[in-house]
Amino acid sequence: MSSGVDGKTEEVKAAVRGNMEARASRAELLSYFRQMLMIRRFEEKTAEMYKKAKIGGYCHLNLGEEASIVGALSTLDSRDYIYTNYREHGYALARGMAPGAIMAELFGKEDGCSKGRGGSMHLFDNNLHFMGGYGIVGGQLPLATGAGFALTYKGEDGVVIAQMGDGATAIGAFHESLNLAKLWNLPVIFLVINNLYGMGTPVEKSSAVPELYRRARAYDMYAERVDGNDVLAVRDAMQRAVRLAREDKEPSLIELMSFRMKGHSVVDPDRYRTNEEKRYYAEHDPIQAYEEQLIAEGILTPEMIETTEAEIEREVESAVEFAEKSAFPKPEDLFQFMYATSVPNAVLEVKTY
Ligand SMILES: Cc1ncc(C[n+]2csc(CCOP(=O)(O)OP(=O)(O)O)c2C)c(N)n1
Repeated sequence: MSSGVDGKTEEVKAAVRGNMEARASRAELLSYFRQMLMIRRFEEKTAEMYKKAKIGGYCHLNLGEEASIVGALSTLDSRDYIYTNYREHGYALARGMAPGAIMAELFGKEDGCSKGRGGSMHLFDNNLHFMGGYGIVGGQLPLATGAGFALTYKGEDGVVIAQMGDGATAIGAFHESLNLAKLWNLPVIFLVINNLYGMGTPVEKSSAVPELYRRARAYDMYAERVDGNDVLAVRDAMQRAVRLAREDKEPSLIELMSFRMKGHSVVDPDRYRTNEEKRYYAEHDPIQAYEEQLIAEGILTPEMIETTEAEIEREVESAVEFAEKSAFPKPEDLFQFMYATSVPNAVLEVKTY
């Protein structure tokens, strides 16, 4: 288990956190709180729906990673693009995708953002430049790098986020992507969510260099390691990375130290972590900590929390209702909206010459 990010004492951290309004406007601070809570409640409901067999296939939740997601996406605008791994529901919400369209996708329904063909791992929304979740570990990285190249080629000033987990940094495509991004000065931010495990394998057992941000040095790339449980620290680091990408056309790597509160996927019994470790995560809940800071600085009141909770509960319930009411795709439409065309079986016969 990682003991801390930067070795700062609690007092120093508290002093840095003090006077939050000097770092972000009151409206921004409250909006981060709302977004984080929305992701939390949406994901809790997703787990419940999965257990009721409303959702099939694989399903990976963002519980515990809310501050990383909201802080990172808060720095983007509509010009920018996001590619993620399969643990992406929270990113889709933070990017502004309708909760109903996400839930309907999880249910495999026609009104889902990918018309029910994608499911949990393949959320997508072209209008929002949300280029989606990818199930192949690291598969999104060359695509994101290619998007960075396309932006440069067309002379546009968008920025691309290539989000991944710690496990993806051991994949060959990670190194190829970093190399090309630096070589060609592409506006790509490689965003590593280090939640300390790739499925059940701790980072220390899979990486010779467990401080993953150091991998960027091999490509002479700017890198930072940041406390991913601190939404403002994430935002600050991402602002630096966005400036580098947009203005200087420099790629960067940001490693966010985070954790997941549950197992790898909804069905993972999470036996590889001790109860003590799980208790540590529960006690360091990023939303709880942020809520306490906001209250201490007089920005949030218990009444405001109650109102926000009630609003979010209604939004999540109506997302479920929307998903329930939506129809399943018709079997005859199986090959609709796919790159692959429906190939008659006869054509698949192997021809020998
Ligand atoms: C190329 C490839 N190898 C293996 C897998 C199986 N697999 C799915 S998720 C996963 C762990 C990845 O962990 P990490 O990159 O840290 O992401 P996290 O789940 O923590 O978000 C593995 C090995 C896969 N999907 N793709």
